Amino acid sequence: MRSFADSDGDGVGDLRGLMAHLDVLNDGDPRTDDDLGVDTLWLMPINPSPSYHGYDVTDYRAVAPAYGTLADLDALLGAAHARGMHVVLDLVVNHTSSAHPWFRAARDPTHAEHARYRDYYRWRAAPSGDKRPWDGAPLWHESGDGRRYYALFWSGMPDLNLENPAVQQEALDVMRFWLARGVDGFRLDAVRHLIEGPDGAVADVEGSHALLRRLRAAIERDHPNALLVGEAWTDTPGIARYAGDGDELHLAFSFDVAAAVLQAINDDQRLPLAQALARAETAFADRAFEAQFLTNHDQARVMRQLGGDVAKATLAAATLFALPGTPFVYYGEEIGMQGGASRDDEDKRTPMRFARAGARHGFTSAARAWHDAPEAAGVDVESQRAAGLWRSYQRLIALRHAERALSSDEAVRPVVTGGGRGAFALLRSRGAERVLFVANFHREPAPPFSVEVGGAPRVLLASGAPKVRRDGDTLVVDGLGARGWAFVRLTR
Ligand SMILES: [Ca+2]
Ligand SMILES: [Ca+2]
Ligand SMILES: [Ca+2]
Repeated sequence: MRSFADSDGDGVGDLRGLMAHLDVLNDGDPRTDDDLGVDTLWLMPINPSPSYHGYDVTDYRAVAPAYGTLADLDALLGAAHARGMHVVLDLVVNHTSSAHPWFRAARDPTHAEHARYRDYYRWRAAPSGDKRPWDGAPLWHESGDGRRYYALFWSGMPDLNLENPAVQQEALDVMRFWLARGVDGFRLDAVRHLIEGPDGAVADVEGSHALLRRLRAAIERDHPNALLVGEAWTDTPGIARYAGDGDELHLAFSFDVAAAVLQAINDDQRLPLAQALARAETAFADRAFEAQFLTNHDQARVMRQLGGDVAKATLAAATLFALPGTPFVYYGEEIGMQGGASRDDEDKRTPMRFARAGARHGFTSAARAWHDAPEAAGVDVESQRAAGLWRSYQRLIALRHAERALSSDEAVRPVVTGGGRGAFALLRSRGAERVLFVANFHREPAPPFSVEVGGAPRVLLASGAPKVRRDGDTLVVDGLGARGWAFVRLTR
């Protein structure tokens, strides 16, 4: 939201700016192809917050003034829905800002509403030596009157006491508030940490799973199509538990698979990806529960991790759209933005670039954006719409829409013989419809290889001009270049 498009010249992205640029995401006309074909927008937090990133909310039922008003959101929802797009909001209910009125009341024993809000948070009288497992930071923070409160991420983000039924009800009411306005679902932040264990466990406590089941069931009664996608940043078996048997999150971000795609490309071999997919095959009850992505707002951008190599980035994108589950694209990835070079989060979240010309490339009319970093020439939508990475993303999304096999939950890895260590194959199917994805993760062209799958092949989309022919019960793939890939439709 902050970095997509600025409508009023203050250097900060906003809802009106996003609305003015919907055409480049999805123009609502399936006959045109100068739009990306995006189905759903995930907006990072739009609630009022003292921070630029918004993950510390002070009012769950309002829009941050810098981003606009509730009326602007209503207008965006109307415009998105008119194009057949959905809108998902970031929902941060593990914690609030320490400036949230609930916490102000809970913290101050003289506050008129202290008794009502005290148990919205977690308090203790005695000091605690409990430390955050991954870096040893303190978990309990001085409130100023001898009491301590629990805050996992930092003292400015006190955790809500989600074991308190009143707080659970607040979370549900907030979700219903936005769903009633027409929002289509939520990206739930930090789901591993919602509820803490009696033994001091800070993550993956059974109570968090129970809460997700309760929220899902309550939401589905009135909004059966609402989406819950969640961030559980851990290993694949741990992630998969948050989708459960289809009764917790609809989609869980598949962090391990995302990292494996990039590692396979950077290591010139399929092995890391094959291993990550094997783990996902075992862990997920249904592959449809996976939310696939390459990198997100907390990670160095995919193009930075791939060293600015467009062939690598195109292979990463092709692999993303070959995977089962639902693919997510982080804005700017489709034009090869690298973001800034530092490890600061702001450098992962620099402004979108639409136009070839202008100091701020169409993001804002202001001389300065809220934050920015240099990019290579041609890293903008205008430059890449004809033949660049943006065009590859557009074609891959169109293919994903056209081939029903690619949006099924079926994905098997047929045996590959020859082709070197970079040769890879993934078969997607829906009933009799089958699409084979083949790729070469190596920096050198792949020697010819065979894939143990039958059928008459037709190449739908590829880099270069590989030849795929039938040889009895196998397919022979010839001419797959360095970082080459192809989607092949198979018929009996
Ligand atoms: Ca603005
Ligand atoms: Ca279109
Ligand atoms: Ca928590």
